[in-house]
Amino acid sequence: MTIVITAFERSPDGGKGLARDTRVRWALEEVGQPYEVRYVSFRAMKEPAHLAIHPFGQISTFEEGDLTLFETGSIVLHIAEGHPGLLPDDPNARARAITWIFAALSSVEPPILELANAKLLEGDKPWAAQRLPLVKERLRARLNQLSARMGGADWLDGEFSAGDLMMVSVLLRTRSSGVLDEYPTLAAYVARGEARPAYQRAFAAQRAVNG
Ligand code: GTB
Repeated sequence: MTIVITAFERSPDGGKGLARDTRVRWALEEVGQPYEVRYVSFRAMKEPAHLAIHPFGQISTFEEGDLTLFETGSIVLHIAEGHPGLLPDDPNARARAITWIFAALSSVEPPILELANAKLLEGDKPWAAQRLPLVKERLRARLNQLSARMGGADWLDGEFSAGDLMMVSVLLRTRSSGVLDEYPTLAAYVARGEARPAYQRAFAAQRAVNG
């Protein structure tokens, strides 16, 4: 059955790979599953046809046969569980890799999004200049912890897993702010993720329509 995902018709990042479809493409590339992409405009995302598959009117989504999913955490986990390559066989190691998916999405991504929102959505507010340092400090606190946990390891817990795929995808969004470069361990970790051939293919595929 053909896998169909959704992506922005025109990504606001102009092809930097920061929109949510890149992590889904990356997971599919890691496990060697072909897929098709349905491109949606901002307007189409809010229309009934798309809302029927994504209640919040966003990308990305995943369709295969009778199954329709939204939320990239669920999509990447579904891909990882259905194909070898992204989760270890050992049950405990597998549970830890899944924990890192959740950690990326619920402990690391929120302060990153907070910073993006503080700049993009609130930058013109009179209190923005006062708030920004606080938001950056909260992000730094979390990245300090992550960096300390990684130490000199290549990946979060042994072999590369879906947990790393999600964590690298989330961290990529900190690069443009300059914050990632404050953490050489994390910057090197992200670079290792980006160097994976599967990431390169995913990046090239999204760039082909947005670049
Ligand atoms: N929790 C959801 C998930 O992980 O699937 C979040 C999905 C989400 O935020 N999707 C965004 C979206 O559809 C696209 S990725 N937004 C449209 C809307 O809500 O109306 C967010 C994004 C957009 C732009 C950039 N950029 O330009 O750098 C980066 C990321």
